[in-house]
Amino acid sequence: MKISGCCAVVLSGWLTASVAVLGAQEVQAAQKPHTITLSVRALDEYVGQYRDEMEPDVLSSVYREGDKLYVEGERSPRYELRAESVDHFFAHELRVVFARDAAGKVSGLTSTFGERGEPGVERKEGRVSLVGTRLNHFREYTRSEAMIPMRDGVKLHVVILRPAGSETSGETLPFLMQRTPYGTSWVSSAAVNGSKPELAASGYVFVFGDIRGRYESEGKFVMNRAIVAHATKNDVDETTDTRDTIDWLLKNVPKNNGKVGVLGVSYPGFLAMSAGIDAHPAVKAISPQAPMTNVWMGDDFFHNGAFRETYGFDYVQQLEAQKTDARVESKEDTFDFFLRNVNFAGAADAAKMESLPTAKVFLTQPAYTKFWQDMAVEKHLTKAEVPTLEVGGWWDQEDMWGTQAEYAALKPHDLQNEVFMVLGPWNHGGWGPTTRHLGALDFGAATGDQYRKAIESPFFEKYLKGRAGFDLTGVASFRTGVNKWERYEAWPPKQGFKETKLFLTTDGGLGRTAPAAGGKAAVSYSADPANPVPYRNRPIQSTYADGSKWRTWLVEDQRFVSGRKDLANFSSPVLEKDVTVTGDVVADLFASTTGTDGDFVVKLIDVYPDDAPAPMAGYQLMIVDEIFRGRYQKSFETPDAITPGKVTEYKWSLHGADHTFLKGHRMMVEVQSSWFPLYDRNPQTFVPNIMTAPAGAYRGQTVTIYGSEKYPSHLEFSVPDGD
Ligand code: PG9
Repeated sequence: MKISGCCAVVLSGWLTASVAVLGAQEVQAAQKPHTITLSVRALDEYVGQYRDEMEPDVLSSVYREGDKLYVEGERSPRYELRAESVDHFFAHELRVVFARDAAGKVSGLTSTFGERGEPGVERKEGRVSLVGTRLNHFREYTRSEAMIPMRDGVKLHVVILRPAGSETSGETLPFLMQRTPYGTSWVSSAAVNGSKPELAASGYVFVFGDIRGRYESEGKFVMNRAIVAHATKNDVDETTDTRDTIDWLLKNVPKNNGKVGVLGVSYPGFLAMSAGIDAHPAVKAISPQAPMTNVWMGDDFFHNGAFRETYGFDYVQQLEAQKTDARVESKEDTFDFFLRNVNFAGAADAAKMESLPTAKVFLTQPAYTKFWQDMAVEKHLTKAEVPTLEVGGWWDQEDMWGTQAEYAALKPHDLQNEVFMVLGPWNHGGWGPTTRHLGALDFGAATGDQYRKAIESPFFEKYLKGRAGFDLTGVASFRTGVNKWERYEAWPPKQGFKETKLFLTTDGGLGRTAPAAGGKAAVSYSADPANPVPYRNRPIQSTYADGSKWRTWLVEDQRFVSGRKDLANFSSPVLEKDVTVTGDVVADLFASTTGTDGDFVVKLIDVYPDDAPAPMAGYQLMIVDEIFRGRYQKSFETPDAITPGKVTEYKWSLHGADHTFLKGHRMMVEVQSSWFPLYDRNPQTFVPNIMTAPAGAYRGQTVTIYGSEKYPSHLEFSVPDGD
């Protein structure tokens, strides 16, 4: 399903992009260029099946019906191609120029999106070659809307799509629902056919609902509304709104089969999980995908206490400034903006956003207070109530925590063996597009399509329609580096793996054996908050601004910072054989600082050889990474000053990985003390509240990382037995 707002993605493939970026109104508004009429014989010259060179697993067809030429993709509805001149066509925002070989035969095409530069339309070019004949999967859906009363009288808005003609046919259909804070105006036949072609072709009643207080729904919006005890009629939360919606749908939508599936990515992923908590008996399957689960520990707003300043700043304005999404776009490099405003209080003041509810909490409750604890979803996962498919990406820039945390919470209660997880080579929601590529990486196949066809569609087909074909019994994981799917009994896998440690040695090396007695014991660097380490290449645009590299920053080549003097890096020799790291990677760091507070960022990096084919020659690819805010070393609830000069152990998860460092590559661990401006700067002197830290509190300090027998800094992870 199309994800809009914060996490809008443009589907890969030359044709699918038009489905993803255009809402129905925009399509109608587009000006119609001048057209010419070509003869049927002339049109037939273009007929054939086309393959996108960038996404070779994705096919599209051009075919003729009567005197009309159509284009139709594996993930898109058909569009009429209208001729502007010989070989030059358009369909919505898509412009197509056919190419001919020396003999004059059509041999391929070049497509361009957004040539007229309408807002929100991404310009995209693709060269496509002619390979075969026509595809046809498209199923027409009819659209209706309803306002559904909740138990407290508030009415919530839904859009319902059902296969055309299904009201009168003998078929009864299950519901597939997505609830969202990002609006539903884009919902159409084209959108469901483009994003979920197999499910759309099979036939579902798709339901898209605006949550309380957003877009066309009534009531008050509460960001990540905490799940409450349901003591009185008016105790509402997302679980009760989901139940009330389902009750109404079952009674009011004809020809339903009484079964409901719920899915969604990110905020809608949180809402999908909510459907599985105290679930309505009709809920037969849920798929929380990159679900927001604990926004303080590791999802959107904080990671281990470090505040995600740019994200919090942008997202809270987007959702809380008005009922519909508000776009945040800074003209200035956000690195300069946040540095100039010193702390979050300064930035919030500059944006006049202090009174927005979540901004207020950022400013006054930066620690893990009851407010954040109540919002966390894990503690509600004390039963595996319905078959659950968790989905997440290795390079999720937003909700890296939720997928694995929900799986870990549910799995011990999984008596029927119906809690599944898929982890793939994706950014936030990256399994929605075809995704053969992410940034500079090429996974060798359309991994998003593989997931959708082999796992997601069969999952819903099994639990909502009783069909065969779903064969996942535990976890599917895409092993990067070697680019192949693996299946495990559970996550992290135990059978066939053993735990190991990778020690940081103080000659800047890495080794599997613990440091021996004696030897040099420490590496130091000075970290200056006046010159913080950028988290991605500058200029750093607002999160979802045009041209923002936010969606791929986790796979950016780290050479842009690795040479800096204000960090420490540790590197293995060139590997003589492959090293596979599978499961949770934990950093166990022994460090001291001359300050009374400080941040620690640890990144595990795959260093490609200099002779790797472009663009990967010498590339430094982060495999896992995470930040820890030093003041929370003893307690997340009550921060405490660090004792200057005292060697302290900091231990935190860098998240899961399934990656093979190939022979000829090197492993590198990088430690740094800022990741700005995604994370606010730590002043490095203890203040009660970093959100309002005075400029004078920000001081340069010397940070020392130890690698001795007594203080053996290391990473912990699992490798296959025998490695
Ligand atoms: N990452 C977004 C979000 C979810 C929940 C809370 C805050 C932000 C999202 O993509 O929906």
